[in-house]
Amino acid sequence: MMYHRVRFLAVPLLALLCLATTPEARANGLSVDGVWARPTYGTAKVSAAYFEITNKGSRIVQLVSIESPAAANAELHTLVMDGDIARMRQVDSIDIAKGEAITFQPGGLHVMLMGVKESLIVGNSIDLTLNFAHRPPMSITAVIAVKPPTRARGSF
Ligand SMILES: [Cu+2]
Repeated sequence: MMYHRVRFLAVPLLALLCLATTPEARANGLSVDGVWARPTYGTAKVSAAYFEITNKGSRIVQLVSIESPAAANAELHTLVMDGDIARMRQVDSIDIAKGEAITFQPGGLHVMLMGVKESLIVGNSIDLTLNFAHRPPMSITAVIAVKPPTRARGSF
C-alpha cells in the first residue's frame, strides 16, 4: 500500500527537522515558521499560539484542527469586529491555496489554547500538532514569548 511508502519517507524528513535550529518545520511542500505562544501568568489557563504557514505544494491544503500536549483543548479562532468590540469566533477549518501563506497573529487568526496544564514561561517551548484533511499531521514547536520570534530564513 502507498501508506507504507509514505511512512518510510517520513524518517529522513524528520531527521532534517531535528537539525533545524529555528522554530520552522517543513513537510510535503508545507512550511511553518515564526511559531510562538503567549506566556501564562498566575493561575491563567489560557494562551494563544501563532505562526505563518506557507503552501508551496501543488494542491490546496486544509488545516482542520490543532492539538497540544500542553493544553486540554486547542481551537482555531479568528477575531471579528462586532461594532467596536472584537470577538473571538471558532473556525472549523482553514484552506491554504497553493502558493498562499496564511499568518496567525495577534488581532487575527490564532490557536486558542485552553486548559493549559503547566504555566507557559518565556523561553520554554511547547509542541503543537497540525491536523490536515487528506495528509499526515505535522508537528511544530512554539517558543513561549511576548512577541513574534525573528523570522527563520529559508536557507534549505
Ligand atoms: Cu481565541
